[in-house]
Amino acid sequence: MKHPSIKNKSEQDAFTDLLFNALLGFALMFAVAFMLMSTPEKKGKIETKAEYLITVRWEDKHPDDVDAIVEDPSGGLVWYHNRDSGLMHLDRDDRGVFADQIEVAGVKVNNPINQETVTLRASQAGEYVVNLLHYKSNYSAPLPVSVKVEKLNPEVSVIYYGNHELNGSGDELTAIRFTLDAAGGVARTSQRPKRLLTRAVAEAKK
Ligand SMILES: [Ca+2]
Ligand SMILES: [Ca+2]
Repeated sequence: MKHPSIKNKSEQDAFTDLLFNALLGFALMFAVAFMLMSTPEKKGKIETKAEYLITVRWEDKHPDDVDAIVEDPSGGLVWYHNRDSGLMHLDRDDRGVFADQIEVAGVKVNNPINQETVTLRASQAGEYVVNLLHYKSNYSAPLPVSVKVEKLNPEVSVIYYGNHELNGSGDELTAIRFTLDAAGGVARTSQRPKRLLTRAVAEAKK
């Protein structure tokens, strides 16, 4: 058997070097790709962190549809038509008993709770307005609705809790207005009425 010549040997070394460099390059590309892939996940984790929680509740199993409409200091609105605005998010549009039966792994599960929650992912200084809309009423008697606003960090503290009454389809009322200072503390609250629905509908048509 012929021994490989010096030239062949050096060619082989060059090929090994090329292979090694390619492998190194591939590893580097993988590392960069991995970093790129993991970045949005990290961002997502920050975004899901809630600083304030607004909870609107009415009687369980009640067929009426109530909507929360929340305005932030920059005029952004969240409601069933626009569930995300800036740092605010509406978890779901609760429509009374409608769609309260959900299927989990092929089994129908009833969720009788009538509740809409809006989370604020960070505190933005300025005034927030929390309105209630009686989207669909089924009875002539007023519908009692409770509204709770909580600051979640560093520990849970209640900014506002109150009971309100909605009087039929289309009724809109201001449950609470609260102003956050630059440090995220509550500077003041008010219940001066402010209509949000007309602007929300106009913006939804755009
Ligand atoms: Ca609703
Ligand atoms: Ca419900």
